[in-house]
Amino acid sequence: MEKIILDCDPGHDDAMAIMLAVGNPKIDLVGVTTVGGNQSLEKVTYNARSVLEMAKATDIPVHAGCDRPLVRKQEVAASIHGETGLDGVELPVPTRPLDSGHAVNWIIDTIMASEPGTITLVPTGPLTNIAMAARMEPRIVDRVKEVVLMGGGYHVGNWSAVAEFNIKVDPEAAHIVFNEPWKLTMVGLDLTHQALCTPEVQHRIDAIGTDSSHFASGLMDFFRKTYRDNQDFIDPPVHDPCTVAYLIDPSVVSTRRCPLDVEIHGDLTLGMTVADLRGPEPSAEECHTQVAVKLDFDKFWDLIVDAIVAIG
Ligand SMILES: [Ca+2]
Repeated sequence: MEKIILDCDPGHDDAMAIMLAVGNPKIDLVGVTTVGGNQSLEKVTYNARSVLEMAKATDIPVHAGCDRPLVRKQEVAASIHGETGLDGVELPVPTRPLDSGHAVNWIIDTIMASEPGTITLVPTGPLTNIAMAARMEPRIVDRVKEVVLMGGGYHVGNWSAVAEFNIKVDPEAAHIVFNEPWKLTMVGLDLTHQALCTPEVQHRIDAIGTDSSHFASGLMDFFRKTYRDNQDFIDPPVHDPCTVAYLIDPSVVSTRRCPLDVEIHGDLTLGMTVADLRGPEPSAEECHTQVAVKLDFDKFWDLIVDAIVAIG
């Protein structure tokens, strides 16, 4: 079992990541933390609770974190995720209150109370909470098993020519997280643009015929439309669950180790994740960061479908 903390900003693809984490037996979802990103903190926190309600996982703690980036003004992604952050579906009303306590405190307390090397951080939104946690309690960096994040890209951007949304909206937080010495895997756009929800895939989800499958399919309908209208995609790339899929089965996502850093000064390149892919691949001792390269499309969607079936 992989014990993970999913730090997210749901978000259509975050919702799919939550469902994959809940529905797969290899993942122990210790808790969900939220960060202002795709929409306001208040909206994404409601959405996280609502998705857990849909996934019949109301025992999983949810803690709200930072409502804005470390330095910059907040910028949300309403053009992709709508006004609620999860437009296109009816959201189940959460049946239990939000857990008290700030997400950053909860992340620190959970890692410090767990055996070293047992908790994996899975950020799928801006990296504000994770950066704050690393600054507030630096001992977590050695205790975390690894960080597997959705964000960035080594050859492609979506919020600028060279920057991806999660990194671009809080580049200083990303800079902190990428420069801590923990093992870090960047599941960036190069990888997630292979995770397309094709009509064939969506038919498989529809055919499950449960409330959660209709929910997932409704999310994909909206995501397809906004990606067509705003990002020139025919089928939407379902970014965030690629992180969870990698942790379930590393053969789903091939990786390459390389030095990684985040641009925080450039006028044109702010938030760019710079990967040094020159030369032979460095050893794990030489390099603590790696990028996700190639997705096994069939295995990935099998995992998603199986998780939705398991949720029922
Ligand atoms: Ca996200």
